[in-house]
Amino acid sequence: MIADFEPGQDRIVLRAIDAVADEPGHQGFTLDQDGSFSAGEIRLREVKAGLLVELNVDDDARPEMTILVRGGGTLTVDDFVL
Ligand SMILES: [Ca+2]
Ligand SMILES: [Ca+2]
Repeated sequence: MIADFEPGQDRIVLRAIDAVADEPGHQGFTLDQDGSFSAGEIRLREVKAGLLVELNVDDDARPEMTILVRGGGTLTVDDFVL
Protein backbone atom coordinates (compact mmCIF):
# COMPACT_ATOMS: atom_id res chain seq x y z
CA MET A 1 0.00 0.00 0.00
CA ILE A 2 1.12 3.51 -0.77
CA ALA A 3 -0.32 6.14 1.53
CA ASP A 4 1.24 9.43 0.51
CA PHE A 5 1.70 9.34 -3.24
CA GLU A 6 2.28 12.76 -4.82
CA PRO A 7 1.61 12.81 -8.56
CA GLY A 8 4.33 14.66 -10.42
CA GLN A 9 6.73 14.10 -7.56
CA ASP A 10 6.63 10.41 -6.73
CA ARG A 11 6.83 7.48 -9.06
CA ILE A 12 5.94 3.87 -8.52
CA VAL A 13 8.93 1.81 -9.60
CA LEU A 14 8.01 -1.56 -11.05
CA ARG A 15 11.07 -1.99 -13.21
CA ALA A 16 12.66 -4.56 -10.95
CA ILE A 17 9.76 -6.97 -11.44
CA ASP A 18 9.88 -9.36 -14.38
CA ALA A 19 6.60 -8.58 -16.11
CA VAL A 20 6.27 -11.76 -18.17
CA ALA A 21 6.96 -14.88 -16.18
CA ASP A 22 6.79 -17.25 -19.18
CA GLU A 23 9.35 -15.41 -21.26
CA PRO A 24 13.02 -15.82 -20.54
CA GLY A 25 14.86 -12.74 -19.41
CA HIS A 26 13.44 -9.59 -18.00
CA GLN A 27 10.47 -7.74 -19.43
CA GLY A 28 9.00 -4.46 -18.28
CA PHE A 29 5.33 -3.70 -17.77
CA THR A 30 3.09 -1.73 -20.08
CA LEU A 31 -0.18 -0.05 -19.27
CA ASP A 32 -3.20 -1.99 -20.46
CA GLN A 33 -4.87 0.11 -23.14
CA ASP A 34 -7.53 -2.22 -24.53
CA GLY A 35 -8.82 -3.99 -21.44
CA SER A 36 -7.18 -7.30 -22.32
CA PHE A 37 -5.01 -7.29 -19.21
CA SER A 38 -2.45 -9.55 -20.88
CA ALA A 39 0.80 -10.84 -19.47
CA GLY A 40 3.12 -7.94 -18.75
CA GLU A 41 0.37 -5.37 -18.32
CA ILE A 42 -0.74 -3.25 -15.44
CA ARG A 43 -4.18 -1.77 -15.07
CA LEU A 44 -5.66 0.81 -12.76
CA ARG A 45 -8.94 0.28 -11.00
CA GLU A 46 -10.72 2.74 -8.78
CA VAL A 47 -11.88 1.29 -5.49
CA LYS A 48 -13.38 2.83 -2.41
CA ALA A 49 -10.06 3.23 -0.62
CA GLY A 50 -8.21 4.71 -3.57
CA LEU A 51 -6.68 3.39 -6.73
CA LEU A 52 -5.71 -0.21 -7.20
CA VAL A 53 -2.74 -0.95 -9.41
CA GLU A 54 -3.01 -4.52 -10.67
CA LEU A 55 -0.10 -6.39 -12.23
CA ASN A 56 -0.45 -9.39 -14.51
CA VAL A 57 2.63 -11.48 -15.25
CA ASP A 58 1.05 -14.57 -16.82
CA ASP A 59 -1.62 -15.69 -19.26
CA ASP A 60 -4.66 -15.53 -17.04
CA ALA A 61 -6.27 -12.16 -16.58
CA ARG A 62 -6.11 -12.26 -12.81
CA PRO A 63 -3.59 -10.00 -11.12
CA GLU A 64 -0.60 -11.62 -9.46
CA MET A 65 0.04 -8.51 -7.44
CA THR A 66 -1.90 -5.43 -6.44
CA ILE A 67 -0.80 -2.15 -4.97
CA LEU A 68 -3.31 0.11 -3.29
CA VAL A 69 -2.62 3.81 -3.71
CA ARG A 70 -4.68 5.52 -1.07
CA GLY A 71 -6.51 8.74 -1.61
CA GLY A 72 -8.11 10.38 -4.59
CA GLY A 73 -6.83 11.20 -8.00
CA THR A 74 -5.83 9.11 -10.93
CA LEU A 75 -2.45 7.99 -12.13
CA THR A 76 -1.00 7.99 -15.60
CA VAL A 77 1.81 6.01 -17.11
CA ASP A 78 4.11 8.91 -16.19
CA ASP A 79 3.61 8.10 -12.53
CA PHE A 80 5.35 4.78 -13.01
CA VAL A 81 8.80 3.52 -13.86
CA LEU A 82 7.88 0.46 -15.90
CA1 LIG B 1 10.42 -12.86 -18.09
CA1 LIG C 1 -2.46 -13.45 -14.02
